Amino acid sequence: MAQPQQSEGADGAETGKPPLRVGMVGYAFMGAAHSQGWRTAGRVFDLPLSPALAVLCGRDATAVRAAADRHGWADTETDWRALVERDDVDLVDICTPGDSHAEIAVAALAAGKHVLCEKPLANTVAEAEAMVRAAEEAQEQGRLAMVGFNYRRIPATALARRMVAEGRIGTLRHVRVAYLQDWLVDPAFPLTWRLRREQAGSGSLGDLGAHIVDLAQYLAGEPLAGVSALTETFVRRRPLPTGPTSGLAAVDGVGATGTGQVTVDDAALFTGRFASGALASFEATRYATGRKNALRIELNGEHGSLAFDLERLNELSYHDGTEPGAHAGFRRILVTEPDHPYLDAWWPPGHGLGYEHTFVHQARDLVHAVADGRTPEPSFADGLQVQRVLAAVEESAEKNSLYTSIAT
Ligand code: SOE
Repeated sequence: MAQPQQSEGADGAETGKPPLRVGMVGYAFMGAAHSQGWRTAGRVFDLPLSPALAVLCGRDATAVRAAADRHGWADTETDWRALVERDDVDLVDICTPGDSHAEIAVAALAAGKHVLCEKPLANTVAEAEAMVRAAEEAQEQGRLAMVGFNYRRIPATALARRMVAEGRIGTLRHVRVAYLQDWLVDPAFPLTWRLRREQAGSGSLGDLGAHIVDLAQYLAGEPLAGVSALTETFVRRRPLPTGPTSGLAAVDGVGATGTGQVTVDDAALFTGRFASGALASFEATRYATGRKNALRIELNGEHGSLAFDLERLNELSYHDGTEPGAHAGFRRILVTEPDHPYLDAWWPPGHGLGYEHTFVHQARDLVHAVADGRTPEPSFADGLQVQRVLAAVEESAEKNSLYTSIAT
């Protein structure tokens, strides 16, 4: 697709750079986060292309127009099929529930667009495989596809990856990771789409487990070979919502229309073995009372350890096991220095970042990949591999934790 020579940028200001015109489907929590990413990336980073918030798509014309005005999108559509065919859109960003990822992504790639798809890539391995096939064909035409695992883009996790790759902890022995939320503790929380298998694919597993599987494999620099798992649905029936619902904490839209069946897992616990023989444990739950968005990961290697906590996301803990025992110990690296990943473009040392910046970094990285014509990371193939791990977890849990190999 020919790209215009100049861009007016996300806010209409001329940047003098070729634009990357984004069309986004969905505008709830993730849509708002991605909007922020596209809006900000070109203002903070010196990018080769200028992201433009061209078209926002949602089914309700009034609501999508209001969201477009709020988040800075120029135009709107109410049908994603029309969006993917538009000549003034270069990249389609998919922020819908998982049941529509495959259909939209395959159509967008066939229509000659680059694609960013929120995690998990799809609801099933078969859908993810179809998406990878479409991405491979599109790449021959110069169109690229990325899946949105944003926690790779925290400066501290990116630094942890760099340190593992530099050999600073040596041969990996253990990865210990938990992603804990508590928004389902109240049995009166309504039966929203995230609790329905046909829309969400799975529960905590696909929503939170997908993040920690990706993060663990990214930091380890290698894939999992197999898992043993337990899953549970603690509250099996929930009130049916009477109207639209939103958020993770609010109990809204609940009426007296009865209850419905929860068809996904509430929590997933699994152990895993990496290809190298390193061992991992994973916990994903929406029932960790008091934990709002607590993602913790620790890696233990032959020569050292690294630990990260999303609630302290400007910090990385590092233990250098080669130091003399008398003064060795975990020390806190404040990850705000200009030579830390992503931080040369932000604030002076000590002035930290937050959750939303991960989406800015995601947009930045994708723009560079598109400009360079190289496969973005994580690619759709990476998303498929995570999907295979999730499928192995479900298979293992069905067989009472039987060790289940992950297909390659
Ligand atoms: C809900 O559990 C959720 O919004 C996830 O879907 C996101 O991926 C995560 O970043 C925050 O929690």
